[in-house]
Amino acid sequence: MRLLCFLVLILTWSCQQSPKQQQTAGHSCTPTYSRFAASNKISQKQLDSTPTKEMVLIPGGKFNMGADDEQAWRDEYPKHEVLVDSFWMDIHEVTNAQFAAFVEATGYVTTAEQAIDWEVIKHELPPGTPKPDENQLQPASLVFMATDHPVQLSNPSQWWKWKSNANWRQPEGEGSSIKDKENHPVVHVSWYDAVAYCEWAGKRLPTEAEWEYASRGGFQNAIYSWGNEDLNAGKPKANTWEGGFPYENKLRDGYYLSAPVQSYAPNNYGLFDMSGNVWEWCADWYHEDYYKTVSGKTIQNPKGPQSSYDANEPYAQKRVTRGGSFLCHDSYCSGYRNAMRMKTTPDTGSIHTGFRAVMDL
Ligand SMILES: [Ca+2]
Ligand SMILES: [Ca+2]
Repeated sequence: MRLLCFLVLILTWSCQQSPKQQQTAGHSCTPTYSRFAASNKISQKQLDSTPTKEMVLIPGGKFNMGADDEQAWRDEYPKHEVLVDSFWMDIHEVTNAQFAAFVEATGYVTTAEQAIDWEVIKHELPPGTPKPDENQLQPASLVFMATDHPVQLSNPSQWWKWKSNANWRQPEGEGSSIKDKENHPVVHVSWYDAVAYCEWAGKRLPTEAEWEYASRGGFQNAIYSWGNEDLNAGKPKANTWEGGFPYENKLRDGYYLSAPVQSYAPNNYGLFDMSGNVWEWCADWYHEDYYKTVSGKTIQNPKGPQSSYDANEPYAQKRVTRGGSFLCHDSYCSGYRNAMRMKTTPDTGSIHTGFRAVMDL
């Protein structure tokens, strides 16, 4: 639950700086036409039937899912073989303009715009957790607030603030707006909001396997969506945090918070911002040991585990988010790696979480 994120930030959250295979999957940095050969044959008719000009065909194939380098967290192991059928994918994150069209057509009210029902969320908290003040149950969402000095990265509550009336229309809270940000990714959307949009658009959220396969862009075992070149080498490749997190941002990539979609080069599948800008919801439940259950097999079109488990917050049911955001940095979560897995309760939105949709052929 979204308030859960805030409470956990205060109580227990940790985010190790040096993720290693041996460590628990304790990272919670969010509060919670290929030119490569495909194993599946795509007909010309399918290639000619692009659903919209803003989707590309991801040609199905086989890939190794999971950890590529020493930055990988425990939950990225073991690497395992996955087969994915072809599908269409949005070339960019869903924008404010696209989400506004959905809201205008349907009257949809997002999770962050609604008050929190304590009777519902208390079941996701450790037993005995006291009820917060009523004012903390009013519509709100998580907003990033930089510090003015270096801080211990083990306590995210230093830079996450539970801000009243922050939502997709007011990403930075009361008084802010999305004016002139129509082509920025929509943020403060919960998993439920993302699913509702997808259903309206006749699409669906990608599975975690589809997302990672698409992010890899046909490269085998590469660390990033563009290959293995260091993030900081050459031209800016993605919207991330550059400098000392969370107090100094050098803005080499040009953006402090979100960037307009398609600001950086796409990957080899023509997908923009698979690394960075905003985290993207996937359909799957998150389970820290899920990859162990499929190790040694070749699994086809996996839809993830049947239930969620994160040892850091065992009462919370979480969905997967992928790709990192403008807040990601190597010292912190390196969320822009292809294999990096994040987990978030489905009603949690924040200023750096959005989504993109896919569609079956
Ligand atoms: Ca940036
Ligand atoms: Ca992204």
